[in-house]
Amino acid sequence: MALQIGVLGYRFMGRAHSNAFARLPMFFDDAPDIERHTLVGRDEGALADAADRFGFANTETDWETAIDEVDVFYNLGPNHLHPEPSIAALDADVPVFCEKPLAPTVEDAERMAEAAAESDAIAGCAFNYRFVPAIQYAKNLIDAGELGEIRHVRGRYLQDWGTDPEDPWTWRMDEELAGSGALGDLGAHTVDLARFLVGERAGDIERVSGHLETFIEERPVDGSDETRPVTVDDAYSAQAEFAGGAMGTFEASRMASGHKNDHTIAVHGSEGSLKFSLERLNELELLREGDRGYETVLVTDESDPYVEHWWPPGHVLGWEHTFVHEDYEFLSAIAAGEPYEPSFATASEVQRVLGAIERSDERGEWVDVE
Ligand code: SOE
Repeated sequence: MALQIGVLGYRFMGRAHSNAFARLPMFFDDAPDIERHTLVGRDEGALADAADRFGFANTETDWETAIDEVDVFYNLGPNHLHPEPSIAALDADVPVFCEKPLAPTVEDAERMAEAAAESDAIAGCAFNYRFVPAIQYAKNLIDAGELGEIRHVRGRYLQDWGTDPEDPWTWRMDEELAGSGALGDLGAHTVDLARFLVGERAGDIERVSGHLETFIEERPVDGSDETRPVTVDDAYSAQAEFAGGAMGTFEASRMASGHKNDHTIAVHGSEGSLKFSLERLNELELLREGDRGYETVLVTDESDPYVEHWWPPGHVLGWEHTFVHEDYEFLSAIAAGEPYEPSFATASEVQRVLGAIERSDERGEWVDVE
């Protein structure tokens, strides 16, 4: 029997995952059979149009009804809609895949992780950048000890869509709806990637020092003369200390003119270094002991993670493939009755780091990640 998929949300992430669902049977022979069963949203007209384009058989405006009718629930709505529908699905033992950040607050994230721990169903969080082949290649090198003892992890996620003060207010600028700004939206990715890449060798992030800034404090409301306050950060930076002594430096901004979706992460160890940039996602820059400079490794060989499912070596992949890979892993875990990473427990640990960065900014001092 095909897994019947229900999806809440039909905008950016709804489109990214629907594309992945369509690609899975074409490229991943061993993926479980799925049916795009129900698309959930509020605006019936827009919903019907999206269902048609994304290949969903049904639409539903009430998420509780949808959860009753599906085998898997994808929660791709705005951040404030992550907790209640996800918890309801888990209470009904329906597996949940939820977009990042897991929740607007640490408390909500912990409620979600508790619901997952008590459920018979698995729950995954959508940190899609783990599923870039070059990132998995890098993790394998680090886990195998090729970089030696980890000393530095440096992650930056720069965007510039917030630079024009005349651009309208969105839910991403509201604390109630989003939780935080660049910190939760972009920093969540960086903190998850850093923990994923070096966690095995450097341990967890134990202490942080954070700085948050809001540069534009008010925005026009689209289609009216009103303005609304921006109640989240436009940018953050943080220093972090890992249990094994490694130093983390993290940064994200919506105000970094000239950078559209520039996510980079670098790791330096006692025996080598590596650098990754999302803008060159088929490559990894690698330096090992004795090398005079970085070597650029193309991660497009059949033997590289996920690549055998796609094209011959050298035929590069893109951003959308990360969603295919993560959906493949999540749906395969459901079919096999196995756990999935990143789980809600892992995502709530990321949220604790983000919460600590905010706390540190408020207090003006280093704080422990509780
Ligand atoms: C917007 O800042 C956004 O779409 C994030 O929400 C995503 O997580 C990131 O992948 C791209 O940028």
